[in-house]
Amino acid sequence: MRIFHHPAERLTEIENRSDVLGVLAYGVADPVRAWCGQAPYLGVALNPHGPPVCEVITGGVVRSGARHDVRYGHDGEWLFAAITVDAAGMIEAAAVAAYERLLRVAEEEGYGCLIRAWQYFPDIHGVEDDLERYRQFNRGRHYALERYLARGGIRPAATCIGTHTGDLMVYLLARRTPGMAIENPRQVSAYRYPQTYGPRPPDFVRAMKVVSEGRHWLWISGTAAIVGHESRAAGDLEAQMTETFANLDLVVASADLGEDWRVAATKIYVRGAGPLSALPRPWAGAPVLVLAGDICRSELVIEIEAVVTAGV
Ligand code: 3EB
Repeated sequence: MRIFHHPAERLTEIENRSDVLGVLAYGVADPVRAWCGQAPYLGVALNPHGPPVCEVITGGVVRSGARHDVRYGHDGEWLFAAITVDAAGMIEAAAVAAYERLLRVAEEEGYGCLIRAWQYFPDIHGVEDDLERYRQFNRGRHYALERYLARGGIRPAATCIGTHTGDLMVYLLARRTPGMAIENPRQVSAYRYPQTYGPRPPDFVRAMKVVSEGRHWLWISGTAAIVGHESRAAGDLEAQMTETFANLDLVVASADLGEDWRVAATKIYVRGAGPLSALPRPWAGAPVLVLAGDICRSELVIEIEAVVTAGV
């Protein structure tokens, strides 16, 4: 598997490839497009700092298809699947529909182990039926994952970010065999957050570790300035970056990757367009995508996700 960033205006260069599992486009004003050649394509309603860009995930020889509103591609090891669901009202129902269909297709194709999920939807702090839409979303996701968890499925690593337009978009990576869940000793596991953050917790783990192509791969969830279960340094970008990198370092340390690990890719979500200070090492240097979006708690202004690899 490889993840790389490609200028959106040169998308035709990858249309003829047979190894593309999925394409995510940022800052592109064509929300209707669904395919890039044979690969599932998703236009995400988040603007990059810089020109429109695509994130391309490649694997081996990919077979793709569409069913139950889900577009997917798989290569024998990884499944990429994506869905968009209208999210104008009732985000809880949209979350249920998205996750149930994604799980159904993943299982039907033989990739029943969720590894990594991303979810984006508009008006994340809006209120529906007296409950914040992010909390509504968590309730729907929880309901849809209940049976998966009951039969021993492991929660995926995840990112959840608010947009200002468009549908609920969920895309994920799944495998035929389970990954290993990694938590952060400095943070309460999200699925054990107290009910002050909503009637049902956000169902994700801090990171998922798998072995692929003879290497360890650590898929780290969107990570923010949260210690225990509480946000730190409300609204302070610099201070939240420091806390966030402390959390990222701890997640990597908890994954037992040895000393010789490197960052394969990062995505940084920032509320507003504020300029970012330089990333600390070893996080600097890897391909990075900076996206403007709403972090799921209103006091949080930055969230960072990453993929880290290491020799076995
Ligand atoms: C947090 O740690 C910050 O709801 O899927 C980060 C990553 C966050 C994923 C999700 C939420 C999610 O609670 C927010």
